[in-house]
Amino acid sequence: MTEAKELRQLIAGQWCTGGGDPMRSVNPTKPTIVVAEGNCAAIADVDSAVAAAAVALTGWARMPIHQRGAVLLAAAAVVERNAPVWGLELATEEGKTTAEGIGEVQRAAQILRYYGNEGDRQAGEIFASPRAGEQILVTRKPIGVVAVITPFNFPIAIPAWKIAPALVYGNTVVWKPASTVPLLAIRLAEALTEAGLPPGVLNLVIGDSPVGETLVDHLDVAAISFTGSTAVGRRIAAAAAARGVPVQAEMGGKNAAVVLDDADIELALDQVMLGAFRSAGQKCTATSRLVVTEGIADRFLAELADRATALVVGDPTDDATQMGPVITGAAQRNIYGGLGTAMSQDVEVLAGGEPYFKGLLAEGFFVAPTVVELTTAADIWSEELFGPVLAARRAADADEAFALANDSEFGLSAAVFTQDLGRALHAIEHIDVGVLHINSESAGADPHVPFGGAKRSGLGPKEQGTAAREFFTHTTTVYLR
Ligand code: UN1
Repeated sequence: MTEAKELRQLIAGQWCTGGGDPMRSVNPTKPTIVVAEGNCAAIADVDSAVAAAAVALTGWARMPIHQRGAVLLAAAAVVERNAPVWGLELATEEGKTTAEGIGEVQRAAQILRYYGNEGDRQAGEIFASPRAGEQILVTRKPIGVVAVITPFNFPIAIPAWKIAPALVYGNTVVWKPASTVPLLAIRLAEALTEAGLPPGVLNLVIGDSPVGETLVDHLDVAAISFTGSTAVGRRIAAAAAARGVPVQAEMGGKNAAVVLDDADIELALDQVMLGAFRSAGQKCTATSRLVVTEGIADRFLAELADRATALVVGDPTDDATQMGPVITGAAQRNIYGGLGTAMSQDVEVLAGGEPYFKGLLAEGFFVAPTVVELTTAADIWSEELFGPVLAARRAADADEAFALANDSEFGLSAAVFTQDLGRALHAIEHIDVGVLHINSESAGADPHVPFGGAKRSGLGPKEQGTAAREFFTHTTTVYLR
């Protein structure tokens, strides 16, 4: 990719130049390279987008669900066809490896296809009535104009898993993606328009927080689905509560991998490496804490540190690269700031920890794959750094290990490595998370099953699978006599 792509807004079916300030996305590997360039949406553009979504609502909601689904299925085909090109663009704009980028684009297609087939599934429920000659039906209706606000780290998959269910259940959408990844947002919107989505059903407004705030406070927005930082998610939830509209917010994680003495060590090493360092650790489901039991701790931590040190860090579009940069200079500084605090709190660095001083790795927003060991609690144990940093602790036994895994205000995901069925069952019962992996890494999600966190990781109904319907529809209980 050499030339910067044009950054445009999609409002009422028209691709247009935003009325706001100039904006651009850059390649985090080589930040002097501009990936997409144009203007942000102005506040007036957000108003127009919401108005267009409101106008489109009745027609779209009344269309048979199979017809709405057909648009998503056609969009899935467009996304899939473009996966090699868009995956490379994703790697260039976001910084994950091309293989991960292509995988993510294919996953977006899979999600569109899952919801594209929603018309073939159960649409409601029927109950018996205590009164003769009556049945009670529970039917589903769209909520209205939905605001979708998405993060940088999955620039096409997360938008797909919010927008696809929103649309198939008959809502219309105004979408604000993270301003660091506008190109991939434009690609998903292009796929849906090419697939025949009627004008106004999906509107794309690209910009910084004023765009998001206008959307969140807009009186015609009936629900908000958000994924991103805990601080922003809580602000959005407070604003939505003040207006009385529902929110679905996926926020922080500080996910633990627990490796017990009886684990398959090779498998655990492979999976912990993937969980901690894929996408440079920038997943809310990434493994950022590790708990190892004493019997294997020395060996496991030594081997893990060797693997982290040997990880190939570089340009994510090179085939040999295993880890690319983080998204921005601010993110990079924040991660190194967290590491600085850790060092002042007696944390031992086992791998990484130091900035890069020369070449591409110093030019781009790179952070060395880092493993630290703690003997007591330190900030790095509880604060989400959203980067390639793993904080490890030792536990005497499985009970202590599970207690340490639970020692977080968050509860998004966890991974437990054991070959003992009894311990696996114990983990299922005692580890308080929304997503639990036994013998696989802490990240990952499938379109047909619920995704989301326990404790402070999320608010509102979960995402994906049938859970998405809880958020994107409301029920009408019909007494039919
Ligand atoms: C995954 O683990 O593959 O923002 C998906 C995030 C999560 C999605 C994780 N909402 O990282």
